[in-house]
This record gives sequence, C-alpha cells and structure tokens, in this order.
Amino acid sequence: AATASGTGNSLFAGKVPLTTTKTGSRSYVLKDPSRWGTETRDAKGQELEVFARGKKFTSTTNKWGNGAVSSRASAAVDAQYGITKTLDFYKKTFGRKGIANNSKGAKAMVHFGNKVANAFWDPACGCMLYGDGDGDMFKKPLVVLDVTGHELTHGVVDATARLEPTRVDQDGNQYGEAGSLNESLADIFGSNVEFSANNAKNPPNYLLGEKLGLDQKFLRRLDKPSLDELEGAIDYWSPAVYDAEVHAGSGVSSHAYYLLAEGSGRKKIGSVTYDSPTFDGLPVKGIGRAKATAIYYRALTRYMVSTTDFHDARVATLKAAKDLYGAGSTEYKAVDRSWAAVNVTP
Ligand code: ASN
Ligand code: ZN
Repeated sequence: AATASGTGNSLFAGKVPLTTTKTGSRSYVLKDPSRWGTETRDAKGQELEVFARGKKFTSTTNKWGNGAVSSRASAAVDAQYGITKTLDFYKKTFGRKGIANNSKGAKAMVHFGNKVANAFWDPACGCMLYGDGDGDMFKKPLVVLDVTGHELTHGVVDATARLEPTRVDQDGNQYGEAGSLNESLADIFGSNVEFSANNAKNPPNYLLGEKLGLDQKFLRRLDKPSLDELEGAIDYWSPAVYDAEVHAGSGVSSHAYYLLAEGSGRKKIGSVTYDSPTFDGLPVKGIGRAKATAIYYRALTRYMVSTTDFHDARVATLKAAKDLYGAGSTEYKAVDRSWAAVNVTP
C-alpha cells in the first residue's frame, strides 16, 4: 500500500500527524501501512462487533476531522492517533511488535452503539470499540489517549498472562484479584502511553480519564486511588478486596506501582500535585517510572498467569526486578517495599 502523510484535527489532542494509505490520485483511507495496517472504522451507531463490517474512513484531501464532535472523523482521529501512540510506546520501550507481538495492526471502531458511555477491548472482535458517551456523565466520545492505552493494554494482557476475573455477577460486574490486576495494568500502561506521547494538549500524568469531563476531574488515579469516589477504589489490600469490583480493586497494585515509580508523600510532577500515602505510614523511595514500568512489563509477560493474585504479583515483580537489576539491588528492595506499603503479603 502507498503510504501518505495526513493531518487530523482531533477532539482532545489538537492537530496531529497521521500516516494513512493512498488509494488513488485523490483518495485516502484512515489506515496506517507503517504500523501493520492499523485502522479505525465507523460502527455507525450500531453495536457492531465485527470490524470487517465497519465503514472505512476515507478522504479526498488527507485532512481528517475538524476537531468538532459533529464531524464523525474527529473521534476517529483521536482513536487512530491514540492507537499509534500506544503501538509506538510498546515498540520503542519493549520492542513489542503490535498488541499480540505478531506484527499485526490494531483495529478500532468509533461511534459504537447509541449513547454508549464506555470504551472496550473486544476479545472476540480483536478490536477496540468506542462509545460516543451518554451525553450526561460522559459528554463526548471516549477516545482520549489514556483510555486508548488502557483498552489496548487489555489486548496485550489477553495475548500474555490472560488475567481473569474470579467472579462475574448477573449485571456483568467482575470481581477478584486477577481481574483487578488486569484493570490496574491497563491503567499503569495507559498512563505510560501518555508520558510516551508527551502531547502538549494532553499533558502526561498519573490520572486516568482526566480529559473525559467528569465532575471529579478524573476517572481513576494511581497515586492515591481512593480519591476516586465514582468507583470507590481502594488504596490497600484488605479482605474488602473480595467484594470490590475490579476497577475498585485495581487500586491496590496501581498504588504499589506509583509508589515504586515516584515514592510516597507530596510531589509535583508537571501540573499535578500528588500525595501518595502508605499503609504503615513509613516512606517509600521511588526508582523512577522507566524502571518501574520495565519491571511490571517483564512480570506481566514472563511470570503472571490467568490466576495471579496480588501476592503472586508481588512475587512476579520481584522475579522481574531480580532478572533486570539483581537480587541485592536497590530496585529489588524498592519493589518489595512498595507491596508492603499497600499491605500485600510477601
Ligand atoms: N472500559 C472498561 C474497561 O476496559 C470496559 C469494561 O471492560 N468493563 O475496563
Ligand atoms: Zn479495563
């Protein structure tokens, strides 16, 4: 396919470059040959879960969207841009070639269903599906960068540890530590995608969904998960984890990761001030985001399995830290300390 350089006007990330496919003298498709044919299509308001039936985005000018919700292509620009940044993050940081590390492109559909206030990784489709929001709590399409990083990371987990919820209730709510760990890893790597993209219109931070326009100003956060009142996330392991929905239970390991990366206490990074507490009140010294992320990625891809719980995650990250930095290293000790600081047993 002929590769072309287009530009998009996104809803949330400003004006962005997009690599597209030239299909004729004045025709282009929103499909990126330089990233294994990664493509975003239009589900046209249907609950369509078959990518092949999505409508292609095409252009005669290779300029996409106008930055307004009324232009159907604008949401596609955010999605395609976010997917690009997610693929690039995984490739440049870990050498990972695509979501399943099989040199296949990622697929997504925007405008999924009617007033859907969510975005999903759909394992059956092998694609991402983005709702347009319900117009109430979620006012705009859910195509922000960290949500894309979150959902595609579910694809990475699906292709690696396959962490699964231990229980699903009648309403489809999921419970259990392995499922919580899955949500947490999606938030951890989703935040890392933002740091990696470093977009001035969408500055990186340890908050998730801060561009969704919610009253509490973010959906979740890693430094002190309990500040999330919407989902009631928890900061520390306790028996309450057994009854916590996975997006609430995720707080335990998200918090451990933040402490490992940045340490406890007050800290201003970019425009956000964090104040991360510990279970025992004792401080944790961070080892930096790059090392913390390398440890979690190695743990995910080498040592975690479908039933890995928080205790097992402590063991898995320690093994990864030992591989990367040695058993006597500062990094190894910091991993151990970070899990103790969120009350996870050794
Ligand atoms: N956005 C949610 C998530 O990825 C959708 C879901 O799977 N419940 O966690
Ligand atoms: Zn998730």
